[in-house]
Parts: sequence; structure tokens; C-alpha cells
Amino acid sequence: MDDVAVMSDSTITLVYRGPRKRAALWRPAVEAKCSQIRWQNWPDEVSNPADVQILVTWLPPEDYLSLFPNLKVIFSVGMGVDQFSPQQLPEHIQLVRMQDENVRASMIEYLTGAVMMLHRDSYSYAQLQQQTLWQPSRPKLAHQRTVGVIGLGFLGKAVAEHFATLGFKVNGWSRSPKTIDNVASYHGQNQLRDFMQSVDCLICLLPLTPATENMLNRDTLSWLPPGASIINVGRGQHLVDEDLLALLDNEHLSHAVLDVFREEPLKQEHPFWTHPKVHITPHVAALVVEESAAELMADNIQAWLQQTPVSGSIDKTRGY
Ligand code: NDP
Ligand code: OXD
Repeated sequence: MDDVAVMSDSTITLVYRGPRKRAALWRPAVEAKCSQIRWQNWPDEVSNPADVQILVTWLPPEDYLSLFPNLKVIFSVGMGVDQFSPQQLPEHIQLVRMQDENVRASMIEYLTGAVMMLHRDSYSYAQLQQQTLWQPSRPKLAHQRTVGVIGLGFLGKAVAEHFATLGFKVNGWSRSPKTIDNVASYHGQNQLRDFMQSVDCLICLLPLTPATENMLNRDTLSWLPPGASIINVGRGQHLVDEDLLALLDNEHLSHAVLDVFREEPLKQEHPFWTHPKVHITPHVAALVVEESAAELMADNIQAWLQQTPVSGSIDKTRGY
């Protein structure tokens, strides 16, 4: 960080790219806490791109690194930061994401719905209803199923804890070992196969990095027991679409609940739309709540200006 620029009393230019409705909430919150900030909405209010030190956005403008040569920090308005390719950002640019507790609460709600639909065979009964078929099967209890969570970070850890309180067996997988009450921890590539073999319902809550891209593929998904299901709320690029479809079609996997896709919006002709075992939501599992996030963003910008720890700061080498 450039101490001289940040510590001086002069104004600091922040460029915001995104919906104006959100800017109307966030701008006053940021300006109230950080008097030296000069907020400019992209593109019409940006007077001199060379002044820009702070970028607040979900997606950056094209060629933003050359456009804003004095950029020092990017605040993502979401949780994931893969859209900024963190490992390729220049060393001097700090990257910060939202760590919004409301997002975590929303993710738990979404996943509770999805896991319960799968657990109680509700997707299968909906299909049987279409065919006016009365075909009961004996329901299992939560303690007879294992929910597996890959990615045990800000979201995944809370999700794993939540399903343990609902009575499920819960196993989690991450890069480093974890100690979480009532959650069996697996970590690293060496333990991935054992982990996958233990799971009835797999939840992907990994960040997208070069190490996690395509990791839900024919090999790894085949390690799941027959009849298992998957829920992807991480990123579409974690999943090899054709491999999932093949494993659903050969009945190795029973259902897939997908909230994220390689290309969003999902193309009209994509086979996921019409596959009877694929259940789609349009990337809505957990959205930043704009009202509460206004304060979070203002606190973070203030912390950055004061050179104190910023919540949600990304380790660019790891990519998350
Ligand atoms: P965090 O960065 O807090 O946690 C990431 C977790 O993944 C950590 O436990 C980390 O392990 C693990 N991990 C990372 N790389 C690897 C690897 N190579 N092998 C094994 N484990 C790995 O992420 P969050 O929980 O905040 O969010 C996860 C993702 O959820 C986001 O990046 C985003 O893509 C997605 N998301 C989706 C939303 C939606 O609406 N669908 C909403 C919000 C987020 P370790 O702890 O050992 O470092
Ligand atoms: C996020 C998301 O990362 O919505 O915030 O996926």
C-alpha cells in the first residue's frame, strides 16, 4: 500500500460500478464514515481515471488495470473473487470481498431446502405426480444420511455445523485440516476419495481457483456411492457438465441441484434445463443484502484507509 497517498488528507477517488439503486444506499454510508472519499459512479461520473485508487464492483470494467494506473484496492461487492483472477493481479493491488453474515444465513436457508428435498425424495415424488404414480418408498432419517461439504470456509463451516444440528452425519473436506464439532474433517487431495465415498449428498462450497476448477468430474463424482446427489452453489466451473449428465443418465447419481453455471445466464439450449434429474435456480442461493452490506462496505473502506485489518481480505497467492 502507498502510505503517502493513503495517509494524506487529500481526497481519495473511489469508482463504483453496479446498479444505481445500490449506489444510492452505499454512497451515503461510505461518505458518512470516510470524509476523504470522492465517490464516482462508473462510467459517467469518472472525471480522471488516473485519480482512481479504490474500485468497488462485482465485475471490473474492461482493461481496468491500464485504465486505472493508480488503483490500490478492489472491493468485490460479492463473496467470490474469481472474476478478478486474484493470482494474476499486480502485487500492490489489494483484493477484498464481502463477508456478509446475511449471505451466510441465506446460504443455510437455501441448502436446508435443497438437502431436505433430496433427503425426503421430494424431487422424485414431483416426477411421479406428473405421471399420476403412487409409489411410496420408506423414508430415511437424517442420522442415516451423510451430508458432505467441500469447502469449509466462511460459508461451508457454518453449513456443515447446521446440518450436524439437524441430525445428519456431516463430513467436510478442505485444503487444511479442521476441528469442527460433530463434523468429520478430511483434507487435501489424498483424502478426497475417502471423503467422496462417504457422502450421500455433496455440497460444493469451494471458491473457484486453478486448483478447484473442474474438480467435480467423472472420476471424482464416480467415487460418490450409487444414488448420491450433488448440490453446486460454488461456481459452475467446478463441475464438468457432461460428466455430471453421464452419471445421472447411467443412474450412478440420483439428482443434481445447481445454482451456478459455467455460463450465466444458462443458455436456452443447455441440456440442464430439461433434464429430469437436474434442478436449477438462477444463482440466487445467497445474495448480498444491500442494506446491511452498506455498513460493511463503509467499515471496510474505513479500515483500509486507516491501514487496520480489513475483513474479507483475499490471499491472492491462494486465490481466495
Ligand atoms: P472461503 O474462502 O471462506 O472458504 C473456502 C474454503 O474452500 C476453505 O475451507 C478452503 O480450505 C477450501 N478450499 C480452497 N481451495 C481448496 C482446495 N484446492 N482444496 C480443498 N479445499 C479448498 O469461501 P466462502 O465459504 O466464503 O465461499 C465459497 C464460495 O461460495 C465462494 O467463493 C463463491 O464462489 C460461492 N458463493 C456462492 C453464492 C451463491 O449464491 N451461489 C453466494 C456466495 C458465495 P482451507 O480452509 O483449508 O483454506
Ligand atoms: C457471490 C455470489 O460470490 O453471489 O457473492 O456467488
